Amino acid sequence: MNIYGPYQVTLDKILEELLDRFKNLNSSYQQEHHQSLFEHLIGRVKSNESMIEKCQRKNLPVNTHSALKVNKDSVGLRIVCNFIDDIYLCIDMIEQMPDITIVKKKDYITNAKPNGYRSYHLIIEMELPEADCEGNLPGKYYVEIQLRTIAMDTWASLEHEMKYKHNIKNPELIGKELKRVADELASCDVSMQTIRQLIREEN
Ligand code: 0O2
Repeated sequence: MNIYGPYQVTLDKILEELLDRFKNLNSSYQQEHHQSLFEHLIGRVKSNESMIEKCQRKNLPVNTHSALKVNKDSVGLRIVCNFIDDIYLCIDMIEQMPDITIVKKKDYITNAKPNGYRSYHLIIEMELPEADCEGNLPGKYYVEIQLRTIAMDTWASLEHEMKYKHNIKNPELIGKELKRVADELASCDVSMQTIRQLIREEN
């Protein structure tokens, strides 16, 4: 079964539209400020298998309503910035987009998770007002946007990969070490931000 039913095409279209929008935003910002708003951007529609597995894990009925309305990350974007300040600048810009409503914010940068995970998560709602001949269906759609620095992204990718290695012999030590590295990287992010500020003040 495809848990997204007839909405798969629309989810793909929403992802494509948002990726284009953020790439254009970065280009305009680069032209105006001679530096990037973000370093890179990735996006995905959660795979059918992962969404089914997530519904089962959360004891939700495995259906399109759970996939699109209860879970709000069927479409996901990750914006990876060079500096912490740029994350908050991106969030300001998203808040100003007229066709987007932010329905949830989670600031795991100010309040890191106990394991050291840092990132800013937004759940946004976007409305597609009309059906079209390509099979896109009107309605309100949720998208999760994760914003993080390169350092936070490196850590999260490695930690995610290691989580799935089930033969870790000393999980407590590994967890403690991962937390230590996350805190060191967070400290580097603050230092890099300070260096950029110092350079700006020189000019
Ligand atoms: P995937 O495969 O990345 O999509 P939710 O589970 O979304 O209904 P929750 O738990 O409140 O609700 O979501 P939260 O805290 O906003 O986290 C959602 C996503 O953030 C996760 O998605 C991960 O991508 C990422 N994330 C959260 N915590 C961690 C962490 O400790 N380490 C890493 N590496 N990533 C994290 P999914 O659906 O779990 O997975």
